[in-house]
Amino acid sequence: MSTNEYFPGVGKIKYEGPESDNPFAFQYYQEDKVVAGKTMKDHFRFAVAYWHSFCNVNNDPFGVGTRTFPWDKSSDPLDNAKYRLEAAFEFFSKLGNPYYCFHDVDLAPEGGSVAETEKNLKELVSLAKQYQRDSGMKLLWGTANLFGHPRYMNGAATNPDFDVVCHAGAQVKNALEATVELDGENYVFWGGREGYMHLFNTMMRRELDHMGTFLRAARDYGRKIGFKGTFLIEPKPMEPTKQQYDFDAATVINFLREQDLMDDFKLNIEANHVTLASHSFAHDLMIAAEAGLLGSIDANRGDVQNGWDTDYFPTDLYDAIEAMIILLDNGGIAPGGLNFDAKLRRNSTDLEDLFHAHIGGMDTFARGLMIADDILNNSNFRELREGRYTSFDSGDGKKFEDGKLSLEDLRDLAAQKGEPEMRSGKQELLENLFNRYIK
Ligand code: XLS
Ligand code: CA
Ligand code: CA
Repeated sequence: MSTNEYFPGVGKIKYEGPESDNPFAFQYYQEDKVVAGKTMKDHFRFAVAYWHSFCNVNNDPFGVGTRTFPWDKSSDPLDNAKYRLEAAFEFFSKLGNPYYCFHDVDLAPEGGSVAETEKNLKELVSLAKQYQRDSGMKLLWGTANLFGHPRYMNGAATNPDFDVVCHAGAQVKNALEATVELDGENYVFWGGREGYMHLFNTMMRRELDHMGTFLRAARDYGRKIGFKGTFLIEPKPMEPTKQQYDFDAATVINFLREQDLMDDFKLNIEANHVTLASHSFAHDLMIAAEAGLLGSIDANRGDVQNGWDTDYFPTDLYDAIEAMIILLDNGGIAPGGLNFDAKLRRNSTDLEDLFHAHIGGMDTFARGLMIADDILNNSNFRELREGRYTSFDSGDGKKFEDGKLSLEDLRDLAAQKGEPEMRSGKQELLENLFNRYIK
């Protein structure tokens, strides 16, 4: 179907192995290589984020964008949306990622009315459907951008003005329909401006309940039109609001429980959002996984020198190894995946930089997977971690775990046992162990 080429000079990215010095080849990601019983393709279910890769010209508060897009060639935004789609599918077919993700307004421009916006989106969705059919590409998740338009300056579902809530409803209805039409496997809610700048002008309880009501309505409509996938909430502590309601995984899980949404919703954990909340990436992955609510991952990273949502491409091998240990223990991430919600640096202005960025992210996770699998199978990592808890495996420790000991029982046992022995946490040993497995 493609008639234009937007990334000339770049062919299909292939696996060439760790010895290769070809910057347009994978050194570690081999889609059909089986690790821990599954192909790499199935482990990661890598997705490209439409917004950062094809819409974001990298403007910042201090200057206009630095990227120029060959697909922005018409004065009509609807035509450009079609060229962008063509460019995106050329990129996907060359990179070899199986999935992509989009916001409604990434795919099609908003019109002057609800009806015109709907018409634009339907037109682009039907084109995307053809591209998907021709290429075998799939949609990991769809979402609605409920933060960019000025009407959302005080939030969307939590806006104090009901008229704005109605517009948010219209957008989510359309984005859900688009997701269903394109067989999207998940649907994401990131609470863009759902939060507040100050409690002086905010009724927090009322706003949170509005968000719950809104999400239940979205869930009901999604199920009514045949959406069988998972609804995901993506925690983020701040930015753009000072205080976002979906602060971190633990906060969101409490909200889901309180709002009776536990059966339909899981979490989309973004690395950079977790570090903004002063946790490690692994922390929120673990919180979500242990609650049975790890739905999907937005793979990127922040910068230790500052506290912004920098959305760098993920190239930190340590983070990837830790994440993959949790994913392996979780039995995988499907029907979620790893979405590169990451952007090129402002001074990465060559079109081909988009390939280097994604190749680097995919290779980092592929390498992280192999190392994680090696550590789990061939080292005494589990023994070191789990061995710390053996005093709960039998006897009184077991009784305590089973809830069979009272505080008086604990007191009597303490008196009888005397001062506990010191037992080392073996932190340095474990750090050395991880380093030894990085080959
Ligand atoms: C922004 C979020 C956003 C969501 C989708 O910080 O990461 O990109 O993933 O709305
Ligand atoms: Ca994200
Ligand atoms: Ca982000």
